[in-house]
Amino acid sequence: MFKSRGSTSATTARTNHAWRTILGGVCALSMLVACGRRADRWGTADQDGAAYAKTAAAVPGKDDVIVNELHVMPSSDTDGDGRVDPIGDEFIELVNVSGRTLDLSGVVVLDSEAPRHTFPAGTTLLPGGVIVVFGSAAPLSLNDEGDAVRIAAPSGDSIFQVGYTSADVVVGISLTNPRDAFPISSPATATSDFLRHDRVPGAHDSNSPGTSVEGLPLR
Ligand SMILES: [Ca+2]
Ligand SMILES: [Ca+2]
Ligand SMILES: [Ca+2]
Repeated sequence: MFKSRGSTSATTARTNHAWRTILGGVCALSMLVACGRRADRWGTADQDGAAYAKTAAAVPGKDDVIVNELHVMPSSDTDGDGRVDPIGDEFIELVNVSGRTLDLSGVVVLDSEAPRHTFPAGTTLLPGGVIVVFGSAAPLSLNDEGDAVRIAAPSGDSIFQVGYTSADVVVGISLTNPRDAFPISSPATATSDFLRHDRVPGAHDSNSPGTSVEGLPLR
């Protein structure tokens, strides 16, 4: 399922490019420094930007984009801005499992209370591409006592949703799809569909924004 971080395949390069591009857009709201660090950390040279630009993007349907990892109660500097922030270091990791390039323009990330982030026009995600929304760039405010995260199309139709309870939440440890980037049918629950990050075989850390649990590219 996983390729090495050093892979130079066009697919990987395009995936990383998409992730960097989109994360940059998200982070431009409030955390440019962290974005730069992330780009350096995961960056792979964009070897086929022209092909990327020409790729047609589809409106995502149900379960085309999944929440692959959810960090509700962070205790470390997950966004790389040099500060540990219980709100800013929350994150939601999304993966395109559809096999198509998707247009995320106007796609909304919501919790049970309110919309938390809307992807700007022109945001696309390549097949297998990953995007991480950090709390420092978008006020996720994931409730430690339980909440529901929903990804919705501009029409309001649900793309993906996952709920969790206080029993699922452990300080400093994210909840993750134990089969990284493997499709999940929603509505999902953390209890049934996710696992504590540190309990997934091969996990290298307590969370892994933008990578597999092993810290490798997600395809
Ligand atoms: Ca931080
Ligand atoms: Ca929280
Ligand atoms: Ca991850």
